[in-house]
Amino acid sequence: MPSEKSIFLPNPDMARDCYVNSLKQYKEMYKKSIDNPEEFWGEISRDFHWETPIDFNRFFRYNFDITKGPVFTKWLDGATTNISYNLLDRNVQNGNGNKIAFYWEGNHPSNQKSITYAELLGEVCRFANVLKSKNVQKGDRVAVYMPMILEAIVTMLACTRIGAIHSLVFAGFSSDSFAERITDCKARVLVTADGAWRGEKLIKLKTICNQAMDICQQKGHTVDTCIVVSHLQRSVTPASAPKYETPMRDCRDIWWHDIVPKASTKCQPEWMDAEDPLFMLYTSGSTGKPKGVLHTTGGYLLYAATTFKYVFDYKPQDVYWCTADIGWITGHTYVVYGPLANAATSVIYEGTPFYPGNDRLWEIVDKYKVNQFYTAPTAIRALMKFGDDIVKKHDLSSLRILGSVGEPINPEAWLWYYKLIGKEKCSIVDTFWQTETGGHVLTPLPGVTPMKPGAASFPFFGVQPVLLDECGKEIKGEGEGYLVFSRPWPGLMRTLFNNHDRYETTYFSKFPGYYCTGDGARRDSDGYLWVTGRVDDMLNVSGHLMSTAEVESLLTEHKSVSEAAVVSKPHPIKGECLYCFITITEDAVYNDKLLTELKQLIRERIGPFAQPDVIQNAPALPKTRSGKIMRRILRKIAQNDKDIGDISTLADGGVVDLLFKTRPANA
Ligand code: 6R9
Repeated sequence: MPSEKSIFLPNPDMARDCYVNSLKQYKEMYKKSIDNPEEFWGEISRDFHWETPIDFNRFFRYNFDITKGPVFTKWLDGATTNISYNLLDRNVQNGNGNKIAFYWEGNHPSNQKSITYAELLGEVCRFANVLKSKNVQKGDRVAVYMPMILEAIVTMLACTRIGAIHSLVFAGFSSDSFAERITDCKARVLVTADGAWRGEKLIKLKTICNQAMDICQQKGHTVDTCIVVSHLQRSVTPASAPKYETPMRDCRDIWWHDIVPKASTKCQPEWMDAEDPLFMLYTSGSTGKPKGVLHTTGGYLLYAATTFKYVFDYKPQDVYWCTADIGWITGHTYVVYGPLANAATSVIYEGTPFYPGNDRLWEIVDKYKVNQFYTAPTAIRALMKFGDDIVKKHDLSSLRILGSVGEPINPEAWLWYYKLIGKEKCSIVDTFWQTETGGHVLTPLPGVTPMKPGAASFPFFGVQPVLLDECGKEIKGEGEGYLVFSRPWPGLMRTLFNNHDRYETTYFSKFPGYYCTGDGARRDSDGYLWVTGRVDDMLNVSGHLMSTAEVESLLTEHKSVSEAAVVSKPHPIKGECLYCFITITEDAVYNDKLLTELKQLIRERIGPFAQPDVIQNAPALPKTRSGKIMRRILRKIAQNDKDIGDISTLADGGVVDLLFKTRPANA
């Protein structure tokens, strides 16, 4: 297996044609981005349209030091623009009107279509006019719960056209989770589809939305308009398809096809201040309550555009494909905003990697001659197990750059990706970033950075990473510590929706003067950064971030559970999985029925992706004398690792032995 010493040099043929083609050039550009951000980002901003020009006297201001007043970041304050105008009108004016913006590939291989930049502009304007007719105004939130279809992108851009804030929720979240998010942001309008097929499974989106809207109503918040795309009737369905009558309600629910085609394809863009909100997106918080990460207009546009251009080295003839769902930040920045800002042609795919066969992704790469392919380690690990032959059936020679995102990539998966998918000629970009960072912050550059499997390597332009020890002292040179950033780049989130206090405490209070990622990282002797994983109580299951507190509080809602502790355990495909310890009430029995109920509870309340792998009966939990659960020890028990270190602070040492002895058979 490759180690920290293994270095894979970029393919020299490729490097010649890259925008950045030497480490020397990267270093010069990086230095300029740090020493003179006005000049660096100012030059980039000239590619875009600003209705009110940028004022270079107030290009960029910030405070990261909570002890010196409120934390804030502002870029290009006072300049005005519109994102949809820059992504669509500008590209149409530049001669890209007939260029394909998206190839859409449906769940079934015979479902496909494409849309040009000019067509997309028309559709976006149409839907923007519909939203206006429903009284959606600048600053209003629009909730979106959609499958991977073109209308999802049209909805996002239509919101930006009129200055509304879209709030997408991944359509794998349960109705409870969705309702919590709708109520938090007080969205009055919801956009969804009747349903969607994922492989041979029907996802009844509208039914879930109805349940969510009912829950909102009970909490005192009303969604008054729900616009529904009729997607199932145009989808090729499996022979065994069950019948599904879309539950629609008079007055509130409207079919997309009943209103959108009638609307005008012209809509004046709303000119937005660079610091006006663009969108919000919820991410898990370590207390269990999701955080509404808010991004603004000008800085996000520049950052999405620039990271996309350089990290994927996107050239005008390329076909790019990011497999992320639009319900996650990767789907926002690298399915929608970054590619469109560069007039790119992208593939979007509705289905799963396993339908109709386990080679579907490779079939799509071959079909569209994809040049840049961007996916998650969990998908790579899941596909590795089907062997090499099914990959070799397809011509993957169009590939030039392979991206990875969502969690650390293990060397086995990296090598498989590099050798079998990339044929040892592609650059792998292991991009580290977060919902909060808006775009890539640590990443190799293709053709340039010598690659180390598993290392996110070096900072992107404008980003200044620092490693701190527990006391907040900077670790210079080799070492491991908290990964923080000492200054903002244009794409950093500005606040948490309606909760600036939580923004300051979550990200800026532990180390005043720094944005704290919540991840740990190590710097090796060559200066490469390796992200080692979360240092807070968060888990990353198949790239889905969730908090242990969230799952624990659900488990204890069950009448038979008196106490619960959840830790992560390494998993060969998911990266991490949930390992739960439960203490049951005196009259309860620990049996299969209870386990099924608990798993079902979590699936229903959070989503299927959160289902625990192991639930262990724990008559007691290891606690400190002050009563704090010692998760460090529980993690060791989950991994059956007897090397538990110092347990002198433990109130009762006996429980540890007991828990080791009673690990369930499936653990
Ligand atoms: C983009 C995205 C963010 C968390 C982040 C970290 C983990 C993401 C990674 C990575 C190691 C990478 N993470 N990319 N860890 N190497 N290349 O995934 O956003 O859903 O907010 O998750 O994911 O732990 O803090 P988000």
